[in-house]
Amino acid sequence: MSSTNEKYENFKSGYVAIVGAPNAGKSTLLNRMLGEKISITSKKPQTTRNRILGVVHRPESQIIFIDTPGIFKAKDTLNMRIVDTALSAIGDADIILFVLDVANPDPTSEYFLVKRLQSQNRPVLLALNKIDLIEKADLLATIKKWSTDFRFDVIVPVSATEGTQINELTEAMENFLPIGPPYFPEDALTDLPERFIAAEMIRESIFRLTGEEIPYATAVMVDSFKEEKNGKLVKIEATIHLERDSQKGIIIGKDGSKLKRIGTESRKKIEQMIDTKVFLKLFVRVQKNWRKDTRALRKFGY
Ligand SMILES: Nc1nc2c(ncn2[C@@H]2O[C@H](COP(=O)(O)OP(=O)(O)OP(=O)(O)O)[C@@H](O)[C@H]2O)c(=O)[nH]1
Ligand SMILES: [Mg+2]
Repeated sequence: MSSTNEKYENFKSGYVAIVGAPNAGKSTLLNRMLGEKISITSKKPQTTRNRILGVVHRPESQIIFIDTPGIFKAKDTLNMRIVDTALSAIGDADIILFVLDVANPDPTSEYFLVKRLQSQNRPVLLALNKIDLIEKADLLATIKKWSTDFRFDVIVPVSATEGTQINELTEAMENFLPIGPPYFPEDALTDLPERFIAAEMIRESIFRLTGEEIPYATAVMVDSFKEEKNGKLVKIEATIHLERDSQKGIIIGKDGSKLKRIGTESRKKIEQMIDTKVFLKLFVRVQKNWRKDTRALRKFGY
């Protein structure tokens, strides 16, 4: 007789917290390991604000990744909360994956994080990311430096954008996973609701299409998410919340051109994610100084 327990006798499963300085490429790496885009990315730091869970299914294991916001010395209320989110993910994980940008080191944030990791007795793996941007000799020097600076269990040089050494990294993590049955069903990619990811896709378009303080002053809420025509169409209404009236004009643009572009790009990304035609309607609203307002922060999910 074969029982579920027998089926998973040697199976491994566990949680991996992906941590690092802002802009190290954590979310890009998560998407690459998943083979799907669930976590938003941009060339600006502090893109990720929440924990983003992604499940990698392998024949002998299930690896549950928690992508986290970049860790740095935060000063305002929003950022302090965001950094706390990342730090708390460390405490809940079986393995910690520290992602480092080898091309643009951020020593202040990196050592702030290393200090936090020093007291951990769980496996800590180091992914040296963006190796496509540096020379081999510099990479060797970086490996040498980090092997003396901290007791990493494994160091794997990778490129998240090029897909270099991703399998090696995944296998290294699999080695450190505890024995146990899967936590998620076979087809699960994430535990995040589609409407949350839709709001994130809109935020990503704003991060990519606007400059200065605008992305940082933005929160996006999906107000309604409705299936129509027997599931052939999804109608989404979302509001872009800004901090000041002056930011409203920037995001709307001349004759509404900027908002239109944000809408089109976001719609395409959401369509790809849910594999359904999407009708997206965007609204813009000012919620004065929401980043300092604890009630507003809670409402926006921070
Ligand atoms: N050249 C190169 N660029 C990369 C690589 N990995 C990520 N990037 C770029 O680095 C930038 C930041 O990537 P993200 O994945 O958003 O970084 P993050 O660590 O999640 O950033 P936060 O969420 O802000 O903490 C993006 O422009 C990525 O395309 C890589 O291996 N090589
Ligand atoms: Mg990120």
